[in-house]
Amino acid sequence: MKKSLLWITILVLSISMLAVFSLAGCKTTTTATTAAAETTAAAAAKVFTILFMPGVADPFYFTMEKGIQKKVDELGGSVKLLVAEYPKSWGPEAQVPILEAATAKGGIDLILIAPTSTDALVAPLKKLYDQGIAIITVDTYLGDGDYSKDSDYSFPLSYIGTDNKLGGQKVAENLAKMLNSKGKVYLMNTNPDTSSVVDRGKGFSEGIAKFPDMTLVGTDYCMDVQQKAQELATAALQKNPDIAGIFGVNLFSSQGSYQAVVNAGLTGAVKIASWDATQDLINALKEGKVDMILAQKPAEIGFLGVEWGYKYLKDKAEVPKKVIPGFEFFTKENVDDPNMAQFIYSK
Ligand code: T6T
Repeated sequence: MKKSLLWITILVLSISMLAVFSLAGCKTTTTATTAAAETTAAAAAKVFTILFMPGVADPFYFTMEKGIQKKVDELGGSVKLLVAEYPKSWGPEAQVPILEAATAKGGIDLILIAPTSTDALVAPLKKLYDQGIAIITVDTYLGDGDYSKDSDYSFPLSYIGTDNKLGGQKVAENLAKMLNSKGKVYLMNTNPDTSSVVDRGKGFSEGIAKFPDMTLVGTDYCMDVQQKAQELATAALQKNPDIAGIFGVNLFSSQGSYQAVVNAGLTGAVKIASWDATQDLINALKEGKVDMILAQKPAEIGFLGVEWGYKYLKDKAEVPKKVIPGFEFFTKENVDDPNMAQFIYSK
């Protein structure tokens, strides 16, 4: 009797211990499941902060901001967008203090920036990168733009922008066609340490060099100031009165160049190849003061910047080191085509 009582006691104890262990196991599992669910929910609910740091106040970057905003809206609350003050002039002296002020408070996950110098922006951006901020350069790049090889400037996730060298080559080909492959041409550049315009200039001079009867008679740098471009182009036309074509590498250099030609009474006699589809340049094309315009796709560049940046922040997606949207040419033949209107920059 005593023995059977002992067995019953052992059995009861075993059952209760089993129940305790399985409950405990359940609880652990429940805690783990809850934690995982909470982490997933937190990741899903995390709002990433992206800062847009434009190069300068101009219609190209205003249009890029629209593309950025479009993708941010599509992401419906998953991204908070901060837009830094637009620098009033081109260059690191104007851009770096704004970048520093915009990042001082912290809380930024990713920066979309058009570095205004291949060298001078490396250190300020590296400092931010070392604080854990991801960087994508849009429109312009650091160093030689090859972020796939190890270097002191290869820390950005990607360069998203136009193939400027290719664009410069195409401008040269189109200008050569207009000039029957002969004559003197002149290049109005902005400055020698910005990747976008340097590549346009390189592409153009290489393109012109393919035509034995064409000569590039000079290159000037207007520092992205329209008035300066106008003065320099005026002086170049006085020095070389037989210049047959001018390439302005961006909107201020093109706008200044065509004004110089208009003021010299040479409209139509000197062909103007321009870059950047501002409303001013489109109007000038319609009036015969400009002969072609290469339109970049700033809205698409901005849109892709947010798209890739978000994929990286959310899923650690591998971002291509270069993302290159195309470009379009406006000429007097297609300038009124309604399908082309989408490529005109916003104010
Ligand atoms: O041409 C654009 C841009 O691509 C370049 O890097 C700087 O100039 C513009 O913003 C036009 O003013």
